This record gives sequence, structure tokens and C-alpha cells, in this order.
Amino acid sequence: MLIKKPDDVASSEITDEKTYFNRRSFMKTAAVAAAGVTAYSLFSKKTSLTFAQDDNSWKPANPSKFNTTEALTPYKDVTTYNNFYEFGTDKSDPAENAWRLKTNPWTIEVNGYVKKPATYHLEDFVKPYKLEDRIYRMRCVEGWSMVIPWLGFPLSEIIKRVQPTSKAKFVAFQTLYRPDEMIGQRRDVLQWPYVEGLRLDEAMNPLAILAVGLYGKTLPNQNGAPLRLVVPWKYGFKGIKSIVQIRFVENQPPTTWNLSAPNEYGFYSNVNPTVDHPRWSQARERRIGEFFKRPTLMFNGYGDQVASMYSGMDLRKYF
Ligand SMILES: Nc1nc2c(c(=O)[nH]1)N[C@H]1C(S)=C(S)[C@@H](COP(=O)(O)O)O[C@H]1N2
Ligand SMILES: [Mo]
Repeated sequence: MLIKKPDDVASSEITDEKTYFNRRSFMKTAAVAAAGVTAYSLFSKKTSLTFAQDDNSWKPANPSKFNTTEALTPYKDVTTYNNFYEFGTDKSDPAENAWRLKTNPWTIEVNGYVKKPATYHLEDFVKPYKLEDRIYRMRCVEGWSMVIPWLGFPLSEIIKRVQPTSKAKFVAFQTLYRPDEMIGQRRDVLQWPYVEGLRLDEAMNPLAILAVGLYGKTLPNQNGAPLRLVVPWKYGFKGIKSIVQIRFVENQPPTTWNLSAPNEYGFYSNVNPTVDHPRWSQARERRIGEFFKRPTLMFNGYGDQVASMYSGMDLRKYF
């Protein structure tokens, strides 16, 4: 990770206390990253990757009304048990390989059916928004779950800013393609770049956020730095990482896991314990850190906020 000297921090990055890319949070992040690197060098790879992060005492600085009160998954698990195939297919690969990703400078292209298409520097893209700590249940299609305190802002804020036209019905997202750094992209395990999509009303739902951090700090690369999608009522794979393009389109866009195995992964991918994956049940899940499985909740427990978007839809057909 590139750690800038204070003098190198551009004035455009210095904003008010409530916004994110300010000098102080940047410096805190740099300190944590440095501590992680130091600890990392003490231990052998794949065994104990430790961070200067006190899991039990952490409290959200800007809590959201949507937060679950369930126990947080420890920082170490959130940042070492990952799916990010751009860095390899093992759970431990992203933590081991994602340091290669250069996240600064970073640009995000917004295009398609919008009144204000633009290419933004990350700092300009996120600067207007107040960040919240969003403590969400996350459920992977593989049958495990975590409770993660994301730091982010509603995706709807970006959508309002760029002003979709009446033709825009879906939002399509794309991850960076850079095989020099994303070494998993040198193999054809998936079609690169990774792509995902949401219907426009799903994207406008207040639960859908763009995350720039977790546990109050910038996102570790393995979790999708510098900017990733989080949609807590859907399986984890909808939460596309390291986003470089957001496109407003008329028709349902292709999605990576649907391209890879169309009978196993649909476009909607709502967490639904009554629709089994063709190769395993989705009725239960193992919360990382717990021994016994627990029942999976419809829409991952977010039905009150999202079920109305799917009324009248056959969720077995539109899985
Ligand atoms: N670009 C990209 N985004 C991705 C993935 C991926 O392989 N590549 N994996 C997805 C899957 S399957 C899951 S479960 C979540 C995992 O996010 P986490 O590692 O931050 O918990 O990221 C999703 N986003
Ligand atoms: Mo997943």
C-alpha cells in the first residue's frame, strides 16, 4: 500500500469532519495498515494474520438506523476469509495477494442513460457524502454468513446526483481488469472483468450502499478497495468489489455468476431459504465463528425493507 506523507495529501482530499477522505482518517488508516504489515511480517503466511484492531471494543462512530445488534464478526475473519476471485479462488488468497492492487489513483466512470455522465476521481466521487457505519448481516451463497460493520453511503445518493433518464431501468457495475495486479485474472476461472447489476428500484433502496471502509477504516484491498457494492438482502456475490464503472442501462445486464453457471445463479439472487441451490440446501447457514448452523432468513432478515419490491414476482422463477 502506498502511504503518502502528510505533505503529499492534496487539499482536495481535505474536507469537513463528517466526510471521509480527510487527512485525519487517512492518517489513522495509514497507521492501521502499517501495523498490519508489521504483524504480517511476524507470522508465516496463511496462519496468523493479525491487525491492530480491538474487535470487542469497537463502536460505530456514525451508526445507522438499519444496524443489526447481532455480534460483529471479528475484523480478522472479515479480512482473511474472502471471496475475490481476481486474487485466487481460495478463501485465504485475497488476503495474501490483494496487496498488489494499486487503489490510488482510482477513477470511476458513470455512463449510459444519465443526464450527467462523468469520470470521477474517487475522492471527488465520494466527497459529498456523509459516511455511516452500516452493520449488516451478510450471507454468502456457499452457506456461511458474517456480521460486518461497513462504512459507506447510500447508492441512491450517487444515482440522484447523475440523474438517470427515463430509459434507465437497471444499473450495471464493473470491476477493474488489471491482470498484472489481479493475478487471479490470468486464469479463466470466470469471465473478466467481473460484472453485476441491480434493477433501478433495488439500487435506490436505502439498504443498498457503496462501501469505502469497514470497522471505521478504509477497505482492505481483499474486501474490495477502494469502493464496493453492499446489498445485504442478496447473496454476497452481488456485492461487486473494486468498482471502476457504473452504467445505467435499459435491459437486464449480464452478471458474472449467471454467465458462469446460469442454472445455479440468477440475476436477482435474493437470499431465499426456500429456493435451494441445485447442489445444496439454502435453508441454513453457518455464522463464521459459530459451531452450530442457524436458519437462513428470507431476504436475509431484511424483508420489511425490501419484500415489497418483489410483490407479484415468482421468486422461484426469478431466483
Ligand atoms: N469483483 C469481485 N467481487 C466480488 C467477488 C469476486 O470474486 N470478485 N466475490 C463475491 C462473493 S461470492 C462474496 S461472498 C463477496 C465477499 O465479500 P467479502 O470478502 O468482503 O466478505 O464478494 C463478492 N464480490
Ligand atoms: Mo459468495
